[in-house]
Amino acid sequence: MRRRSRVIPPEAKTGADLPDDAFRRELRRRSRRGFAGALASVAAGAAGFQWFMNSPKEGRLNRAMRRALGWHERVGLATFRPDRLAREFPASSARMPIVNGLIGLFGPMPDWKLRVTGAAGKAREFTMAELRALDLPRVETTTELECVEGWTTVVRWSGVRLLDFAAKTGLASRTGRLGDPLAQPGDLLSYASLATPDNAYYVGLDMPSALHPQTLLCDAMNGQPLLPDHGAPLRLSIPVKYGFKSLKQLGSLHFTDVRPADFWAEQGYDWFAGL
Ligand SMILES: Nc1nc2c(c(=O)[nH]1)N[C@H]1C(S)=C(S)[C@@H](COP(=O)(O)O)O[C@H]1N2
Ligand SMILES: [Mo]
Repeated sequence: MRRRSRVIPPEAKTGADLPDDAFRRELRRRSRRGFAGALASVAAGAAGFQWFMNSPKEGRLNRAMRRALGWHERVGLATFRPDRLAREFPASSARMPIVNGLIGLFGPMPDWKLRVTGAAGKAREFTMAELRALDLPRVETTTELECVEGWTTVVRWSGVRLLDFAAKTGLASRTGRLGDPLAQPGDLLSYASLATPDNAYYVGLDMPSALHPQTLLCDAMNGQPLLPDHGAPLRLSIPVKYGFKSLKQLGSLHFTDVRPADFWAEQGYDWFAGL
């Protein structure tokens, strides 16, 4: 008599209907197939990863990685809306962030000045008193400072909008026109380049992000004047970007059509660094 267990009707391949030994065999067959499938996908993934890592170098990154970042930046720029705000938090939830990154910081600088250049070789210098004399509206934001290293702190920032500074000085427009620089997009330079007084730390920004309403030149944090390690006397807060773009101890600001260098982008991080 044929053992019933040898007969496995193809339509009944659910373990419940199978006699014990046939069930075990079927199970082994399936797990072998599953293992082979898993191996194949790991191999394909590894091959893809090899291809990705072996593509030719461009700067410190390879071409495939650069293209991925370039794509990310184009999507970021195309979907960027100046009226889309970074999340605001209650002022009471603000905390002091750790001091992170001291590159280009001098400590207290009694003779500090902000050097600014714009289109057509326009150049100006501002002491803190001269900046205050511009009488720009003071703005407060309570937003997240998000470091790529994996921590986030809610900070209460106070200062003036870079947008209002640009409107008042005309330095971000090609013709030097005063007033809202966003009203005439064709007259707007493409980038802002920021650096510490010694140029040791520098940040490049696309103009839409630089002129975002929450992008501030700050002289205070959490209700206290900026401390030297947090960038006194003036720093940037740009909550639409990762924290490394929030340059401390700002010494110079250049509005330009040349895509600016960026300290961490040169180390391989995303230049756009949008959140
Ligand atoms: N001049 C300067 N600005 C800088 C840095 C730096 O090293 N030097 N580090 C950046 C990084 S990586 C972060 S996350 C924030 C941290 O700001 P905090 O020290 O006030 O917390 O500052 C940014 N601005
Ligand atoms: Mo950071």
